[in-house]
Amino acid sequence: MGILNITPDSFSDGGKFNEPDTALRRAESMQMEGAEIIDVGGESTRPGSESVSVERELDRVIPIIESLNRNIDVVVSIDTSKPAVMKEALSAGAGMINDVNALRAAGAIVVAADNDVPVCLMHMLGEPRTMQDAPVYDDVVAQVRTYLENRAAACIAGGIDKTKIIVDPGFGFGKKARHNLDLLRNLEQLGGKFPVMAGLSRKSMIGKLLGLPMNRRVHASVALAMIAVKNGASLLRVHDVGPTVDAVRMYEAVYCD
Ligand code: 8Y4
Repeated sequence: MGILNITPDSFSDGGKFNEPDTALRRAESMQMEGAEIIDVGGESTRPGSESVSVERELDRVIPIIESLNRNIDVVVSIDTSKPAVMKEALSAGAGMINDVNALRAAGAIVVAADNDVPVCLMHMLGEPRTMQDAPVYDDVVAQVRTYLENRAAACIAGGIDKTKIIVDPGFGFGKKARHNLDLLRNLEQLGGKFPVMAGLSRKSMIGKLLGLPMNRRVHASVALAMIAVKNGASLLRVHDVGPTVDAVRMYEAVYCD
């Protein structure tokens, strides 16, 4: 899954992809590099960020989704927590929902169930504005696993097909570097019967551990992605598609061919 941020303050793309043409070119290049899904997000979920109105988010993402749908043959994922945005995005051609809030908003499960699309349910402790203040866990792996199990059960009870559910530990969302490392090391315990997505790309854990700025985190991101694959991840959410795909292909040569 290649990341296409459409926010003015998006943490790695710096708002460079606001125009539909620029976004389309970026998405095309990620597809050429091997991305099978493009994740379109218009609601910043950076630690400390404020929320965005439905109207603003729709203005940002709908023209992009329509353009991607018309021009390239990839699955478009809508990265949002708002049911109204999910609904409009699916009408505009999105084929998947990626929700850092795990469909907890009122009405979100109904939208996903009615449209019968894959959903990624991510764990987050707290909310984006405050989640990095002082996250504390008794047992981070057990707590994240229980949360994901409960959200998956709620989704199935609400009519979402169990084969459409993907789970994600939410690296960096209310987690210190130590929590992220524990989750990555124990990723195999987190999915249960569901495929696991891992989003580690360029995250602050790398800055913290290696002292690198955002634009120099590619190699460390690929290394973390490989560990995630080795520990059972089925989907990777990344900025640097080409380097990640090369690494995954080498992994497959060793373990899968
Ligand atoms: C620290 C630094 C903490 C950056 C968070 C961030 C994920 C995601 C994002 C993820 C899934 C980001 C939308 C970008 N991360 N969706 N979204 N999994 N499923 N934020 O890990 O890297 S937001």
